Amino acid sequence: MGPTKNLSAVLMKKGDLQLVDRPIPEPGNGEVQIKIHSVGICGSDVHYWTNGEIGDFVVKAPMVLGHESCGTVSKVGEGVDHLKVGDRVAIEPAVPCRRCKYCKGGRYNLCKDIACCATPPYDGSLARYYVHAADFCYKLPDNVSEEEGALLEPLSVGIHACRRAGVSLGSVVLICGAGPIGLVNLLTAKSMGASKVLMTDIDAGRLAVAKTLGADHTVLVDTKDAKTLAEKIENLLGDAPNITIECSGAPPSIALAITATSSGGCVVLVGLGPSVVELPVVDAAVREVDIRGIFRYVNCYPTALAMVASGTVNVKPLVTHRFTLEQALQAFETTRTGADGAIKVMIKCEEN
Ligand code: NAD
Ligand code: 572
Ligand code: ZN
Repeated sequence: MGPTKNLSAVLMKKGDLQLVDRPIPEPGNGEVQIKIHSVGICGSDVHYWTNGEIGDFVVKAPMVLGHESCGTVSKVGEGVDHLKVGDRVAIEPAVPCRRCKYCKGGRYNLCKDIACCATPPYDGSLARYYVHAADFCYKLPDNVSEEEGALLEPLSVGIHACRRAGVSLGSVVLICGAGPIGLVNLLTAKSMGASKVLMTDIDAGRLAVAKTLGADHTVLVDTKDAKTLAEKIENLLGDAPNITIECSGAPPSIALAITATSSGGCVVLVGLGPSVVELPVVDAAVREVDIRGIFRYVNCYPTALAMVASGTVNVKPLVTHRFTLEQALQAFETTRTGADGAIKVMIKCEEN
């Protein structure tokens, strides 16, 4: 066992998040040890904390949370030649087997043996030190901050969704749900050339944020009647959206996504809610509205980094709150309640 002094935010069991001093992990072959700087809290971290599970993934043993992370390389394992001690890196949290047909075919996010930070049984990176596969760490240029490095993770979700949706010059895009994931989709869709983006939410505060980040229109969802909402959306956009990116997971919103999308268009399901949902599938079929899903992202980190480094996408305004690692519980509570307009809560993991 290595030396301790690795304060870590550990989910002991459902509802029981503790700060625990753990051993500092040593990097193995092809790995780097990272002194963690910033970790963003994701809705899934909060969900594991409050529910102890997401779908088939059940927390059965203590697990470190956190998968939106960035830090500085503090040790380099054998066989690593593209990183050195002192390099600041963003961490792509899900590491696949690299050998299966999905990995070899370039769709490594679909690998069945993928190991993702803070998805049971794998520990996350909300700690002082963390070890990760070096080829899933991306060196940051000097003009990219550690917070931006951590934000490459949700931004990658937006890039993958917009790629799967086929967003391009002149796309008219509807984004359902204005949480952090809806907002990164907004930033990405705009940077990929969407001419108009309309966002929906049930929360007026989140829609106000969407406006400040560049949404052309917003619609407050105050009825379950999809036809009424679809008409409102079409009137505001001047045309029905040819692309809809659903980022709430709420069943009525998924139904609206199909109803509101123009014939021949595409709906991408990002939000994940109940596993079985009643949807207007015949309407989708006869109007040739394609329905696609996404699972995290694949080959998106380099693009996300290039977009941020070049100033094409500004993710900084997403960060609304900052806490120290010692304040992790407060940080999780802030994300859970959305208190004080919280969008992205960052935890600073370096010792003061
Ligand atoms: P979030 O809960 O912060 O945001 C969801 C937003 O949807 C909230 O602002 C909420 O008010 C809004 N909403 C709820 N009901 C609505 C409705 N009927 N119409 C419109 N908006 C509604 O969550 P997030 O962090 O932004 O993540 C969004 C979703 O994306 C989650 O379901 C998450 O699990 C999922 N996700 C999926 C992937 C993937 O790989 N498929 C990756 C990351 C996140
Ligand atoms: O940033 C990655 C990420 N992925 C999320 C949610 C939040 N953040 N997903 C939703 C939950 N699934 S899952 O398949 N699972 C728990 C592995 O239900 C993964 C993608
Ligand atoms: Zn996440």
